[in-house]
Amino acid sequence: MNSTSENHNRYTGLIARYPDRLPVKSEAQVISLGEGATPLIRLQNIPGLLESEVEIFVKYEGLNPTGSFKDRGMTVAVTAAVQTGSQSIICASTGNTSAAAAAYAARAGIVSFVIIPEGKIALGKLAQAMMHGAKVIQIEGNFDDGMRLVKQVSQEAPVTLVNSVNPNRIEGQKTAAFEIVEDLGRAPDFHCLPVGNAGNITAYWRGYQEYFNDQLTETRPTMVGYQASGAAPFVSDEMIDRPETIATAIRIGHPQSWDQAKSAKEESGGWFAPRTDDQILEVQKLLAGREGIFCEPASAVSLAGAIHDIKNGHIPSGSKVVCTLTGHGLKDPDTAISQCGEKPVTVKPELDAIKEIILRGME
Ligand code: AN7
Repeated sequence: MNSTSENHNRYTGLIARYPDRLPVKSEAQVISLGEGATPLIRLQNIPGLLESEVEIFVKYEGLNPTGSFKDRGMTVAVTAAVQTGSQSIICASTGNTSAAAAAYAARAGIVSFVIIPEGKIALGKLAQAMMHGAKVIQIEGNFDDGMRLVKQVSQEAPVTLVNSVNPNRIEGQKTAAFEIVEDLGRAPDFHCLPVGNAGNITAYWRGYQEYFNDQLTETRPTMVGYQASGAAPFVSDEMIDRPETIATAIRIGHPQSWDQAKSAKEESGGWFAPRTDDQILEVQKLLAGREGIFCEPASAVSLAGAIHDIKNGHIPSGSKVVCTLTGHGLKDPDTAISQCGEKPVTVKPELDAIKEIILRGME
């Protein structure tokens, strides 16, 4: 091989790690930011609160290069776009897809267009899309309106659609399931995750199926999808027109991977269930405060749901449970700060003032 830096670029990231399992050429130009290989962290403090002998692991996807799981699908989708000569990509997004699309397009030197619902995406995600040089188009509508538009425009204009209706996205995202099996040495008993457009639950189920086709004696997990109660079409089993939730990432009423997600649920013996915004925020804070792990509100719905289903016995004692934390907490600083009752104190820059606070704080 040639120079060290070339090797480094070529052999980092998902496409380098799983060349035989992904539909792009790993020996041609690969657009990667070193995504994947995120930690699977065993919770140490929360399980003790649940009166159940469960083991809970979180797959911390917030540690991907742009801070969400979307990077897994985007490395494959953008690599495929570039390898087939595309000069631009487009997506509709509740925020994370736009951040990932913008970053990978910047890396590839192509143009990205992102359509977002005005006023309804978290601050960090908007900052990312803007910094990476995406053409940001806000619409006076929601994600589902944006999705309808990008599907139409990509038929008529020379842009590659990189939402999860692009099969390369699902292919990239399935690698998270491979990593979990490699880390645990087996599949978990239950895999819990947030469901919006339902691309990710589709991708994980495919990943587990593919992995175990090679090793038929192993079992696959039960797939459990949680939604915010104001945006829960899978729970009501019908699409909804006005989804609402503080977890803006999953403020989606017309999921694109409807049939695939329902198959994942049925084939694995799983279920869909809702959690309210208050319950989501409470668990986001519990995870940050008790385990030192900061995820965004949409991600916390997976653990909020799992905790509920552990307490009510749907997830039995003795189970190994994995919850995917899809995005980093820093994506949405506004929601985080607004739910912290105790604001920082301000004092004079004097020793006594600090000492007094420390002594009070130890009581
Ligand atoms: C943090 O960015 O749909 O069920 O446009 O950002 O695969 O849609 C984001 C979705 C969960 C839901 N958690 O995943 C977008 C977008 C976070 C997310 C989901 C999203 P899917």
